[in-house]
Order: sequence, then structure tokens, then C-alpha cells
Amino acid sequence: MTHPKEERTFVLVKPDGVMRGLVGEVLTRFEKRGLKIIALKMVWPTAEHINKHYPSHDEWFKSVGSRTKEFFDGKKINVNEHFGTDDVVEIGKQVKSWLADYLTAGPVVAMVIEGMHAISTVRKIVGHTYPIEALPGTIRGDYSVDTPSAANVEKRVVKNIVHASGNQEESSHEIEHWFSPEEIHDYKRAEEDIMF
Ligand code: IDP
Ligand code: MG
Repeated sequence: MTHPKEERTFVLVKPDGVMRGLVGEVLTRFEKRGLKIIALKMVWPTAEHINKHYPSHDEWFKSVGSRTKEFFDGKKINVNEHFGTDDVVEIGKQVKSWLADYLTAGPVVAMVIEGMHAISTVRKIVGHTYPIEALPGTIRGDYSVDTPSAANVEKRVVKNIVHASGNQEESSHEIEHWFSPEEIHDYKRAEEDIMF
């Protein structure tokens, strides 16, 4: 069993985060919390690389589409008018088709983060997928107000500054997809003996 403090997760500063000069801010938030950056690089990804980064199975399309539909229902906006369907899998597929445009619009900063329950801890620091719903204090909640209702009118994804793995399966796939083993480093942070 992996010790909870050795859990690893994958994070990307997306092109909007890089172009807005938020790389340092994002890194700082993880470092301050006591999480360790063990791999880091800037890449301008291809559409193919992005399409393989995100899952392509119905379960994932459904999870993306259901949240979209719930958001539209809550705002009393007809999801059908935006997507031409209210089938959540189809909605998820449309969102995925826009992701490559967004993530190839500029360079991204990819990193592997290690630390105490890193996957869920990083997700908390990052905040809700839709910045308009993200709590102040989170990265998405402090630096954006973007919302699916605006994004969908423009046939684009919600710009939310960062990507972070959602679970163990995503984390393992994404780390391997973006980094070779030699690019990931094992070292000790000075305060490790004091903090944990
Ligand atoms: P996550 O990034 O918080 O894990 P996912 O469900 O994995 O969220 O969705 C991947 C990305 O797709 C999101 O970060 C966001 O950029 C975009 N996205 C998700 N749902 C919608 C939507 O309803 N409209 C537009 N873009 C969306
Ligand atoms: Mg996700």
C-alpha cells in the first residue's frame, strides 16, 4: 500500500492560466499547503495528445454531461437549445470535442504533485469545475467567473485555469501520458520531518 503522504497526482496549468501569468500563483498554492512538486515542464500539446489525456468512455461522458445538464436545469435554461440534445452522454461528447481547441491554444505547464492524499487535496485547492460555482479561496474561485452557460453559446469549454486528476485511475494514466519515469524526481522537502 502506498503511504498517504506518497500519493501522486497530475496537474496542468491550462493555456488561459499560462497566458494570464498565473503559473507562479498555482505552484505557490500547492507548495504552501505542504505538497511536493516532483516533476515540472512546459509543453505545447497536440490535439492528439489532449484527446488521449481525457477519457473516451461513456461513463466519463455521462459524468461530464450530467453535471452540465444539472447546471442548466438549476438555471432554468433549456439544455436542448444549447446542445441539440438532453442525452447526457451526447452532451459529454460535445464538451470533449471542444477540449482539444482550448488546450492547444498555447503552452501548458504540466506537473506531478506528491503529498498527503494528493489527489483529493489538490482537487480541493483547485475548486469546482465551473469557476462561477467554485468557492472563493480556491484557484478557480479566486481567478475566474467562467460558466458553462456562457461557454456553450460560444461552443467552447469552460476556461478554468487548471486541470487536476479526478481519481487514482486518471492520475496513473495522466502521469504516464505526460512524463517519462526519468522526469519524475524523488527528494525530501526541508519541512517534511516537522509537518507530518
Ligand atoms: P475537471 O476538469 O474539474 O475534472 P471534467 O469533468 O473532467 O472537469 O471536465 C473536463 C473539462 O471540460 C473541464 O475542466 C472544463 O474545462 C470542461 N467542461 C466540463 N463541463 C463543461 C460544460 O458543460 N461546458 C463547457 N466546458 C465544460
Ligand atoms: Mg476531470
